[in-house]
Amino acid sequence: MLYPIDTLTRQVKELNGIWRFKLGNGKGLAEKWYEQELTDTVPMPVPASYNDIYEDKKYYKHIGFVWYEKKFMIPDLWKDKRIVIRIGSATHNSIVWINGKKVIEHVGGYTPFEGEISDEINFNKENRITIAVNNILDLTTIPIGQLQFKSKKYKKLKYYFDFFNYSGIHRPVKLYITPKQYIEDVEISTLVLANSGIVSYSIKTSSDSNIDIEIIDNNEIVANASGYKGEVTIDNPTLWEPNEGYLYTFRIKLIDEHGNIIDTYDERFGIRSIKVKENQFLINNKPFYFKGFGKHEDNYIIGRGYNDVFNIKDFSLMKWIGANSFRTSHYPYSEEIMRLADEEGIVVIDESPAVGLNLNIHISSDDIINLDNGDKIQLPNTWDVVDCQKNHLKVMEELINRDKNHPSVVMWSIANEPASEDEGAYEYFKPIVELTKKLDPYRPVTIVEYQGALPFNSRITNLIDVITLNRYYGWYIASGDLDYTKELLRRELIWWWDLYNKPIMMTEYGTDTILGLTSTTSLMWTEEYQEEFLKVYHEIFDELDFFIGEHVWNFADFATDEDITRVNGNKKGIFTRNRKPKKAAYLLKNRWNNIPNYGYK
Ligand code: BDP
Repeated sequence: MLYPIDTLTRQVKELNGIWRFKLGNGKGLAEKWYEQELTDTVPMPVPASYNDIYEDKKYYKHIGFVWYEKKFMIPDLWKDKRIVIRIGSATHNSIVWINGKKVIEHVGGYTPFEGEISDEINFNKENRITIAVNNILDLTTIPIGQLQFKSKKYKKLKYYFDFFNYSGIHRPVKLYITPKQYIEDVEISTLVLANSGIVSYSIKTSSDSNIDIEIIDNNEIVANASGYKGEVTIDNPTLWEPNEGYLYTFRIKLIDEHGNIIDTYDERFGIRSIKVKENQFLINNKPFYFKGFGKHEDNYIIGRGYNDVFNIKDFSLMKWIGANSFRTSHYPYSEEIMRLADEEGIVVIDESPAVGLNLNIHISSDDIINLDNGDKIQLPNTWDVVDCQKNHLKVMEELINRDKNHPSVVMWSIANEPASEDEGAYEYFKPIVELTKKLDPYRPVTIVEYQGALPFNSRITNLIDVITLNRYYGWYIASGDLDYTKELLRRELIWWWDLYNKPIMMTEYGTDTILGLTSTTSLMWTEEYQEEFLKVYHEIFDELDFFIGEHVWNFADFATDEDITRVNGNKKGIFTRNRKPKKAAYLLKNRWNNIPNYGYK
């Protein structure tokens, strides 16, 4: 899927800004609210989550549809063009109408969707776009959730993940035009040899014509070719490297029989290679060590809404602290962040929104006790209950389709913390891993393991290339006991290696820490404890040559649902939610600035 950009033949118009907004009452679809202008609306910024914008808890806690509407004009210049509406993401499920006519329906809260609307547009008067977004998750969606009717009046959206279910139009809404005959997609992969880079490409168009391509480096054409598929060699290329995101431009020209350009598109790409070999993760044939974080798209007021200011600030902080990578925990991040990572040379583990496919965690007492008669409810096997494999396959396809050309993406994370020890896990994941490998034979895959999945009981390790673990010894287990933590961690890591002989990295380890809570003896929740905890983990990591990287949980404090284990959100950030460093930030800065990207292990 091509990201919308301006070229000689294309133009983009953003529909961001203030939209008219209204909470649904369960009747909007039946009453066809999209047919007329919405009434009784409030102003709502797009992109942004709607939850924290107004003071009334009914916005914060809303379950179900919300309605957005905006008017726009289209210039005559756009006549005879293919006009497309594109939404970067809306969480979770959306329906889009133009002038009352349905043009798109999309399931999934973190990937873009688009539709051609050339025939619905008025050129001589205003147009109206209506978007209804529903935040209800069920057992078929990714992530899963359940709408529970706890009593006649009280309903609750139960979800199995530890971040607030921010909802709304989270990423830019754009209109763009292409010619009627257009370039649909391009797939670029690269290989690094001793003194050259091989660039393989394959192009899709709406109908056959001639294709010319140019590879441009710093305004100079360094290679060209023609045809829909091919391979081009670049001698002595400047490689895309961690922290040095060197990019080339891949220019595609769709040409008619007279040699005139019908459509043209520029894709930025980097020349680099990736390989997992024995106990190492190789980038450009050199052993790479991951230093960084699991993150969230999360901030005050804007929620999960896309914002350039916050993204560039976060990248600046990552550089300051010496990080070279992050994981898009627990859903695909905006395309704009991925493009920035390409430019800045930040390495990304790209995660799907399959978080919490695990009924064994995020259980509260009212989930396991039947409130009517006090009986304990037996926890079912996750794979007997969920019905989301179809949507999981679909979202992997959408994600790879969207992110396949990003040099920053070095690995796909197919899920976070599934019930991989439950019977059925292997059968559930096998087709998803196979599809991922078929769509992208070049990148390794992983499935991030939770604390309950151990070397002897996980059923999915044979499917993946890198073992990625989230571990909380010293926090949820062996709470406050860092000596015992050391023992448990060392034993477990060695055990994984001995059984599987695959490189291992820590995708989460961390402690909830309140800025300013300090103590001379390092006690849980204090800044000192966060430091001591990290030191213990690092001591073990440094002992093991098969250990290829450390992602602290979390980059910054973030919003979660209200809960007795969360003090106004998850406080495992190394930075606070408004990006102030806790003491441990300096510990990491010191450590990471002394660990090279390559050759540490
Ligand atoms: C892990 C989850 C992550 C949570 C973290 C925690 O992957 O989303 O936020 O634990 O408890 O299980 O802080």
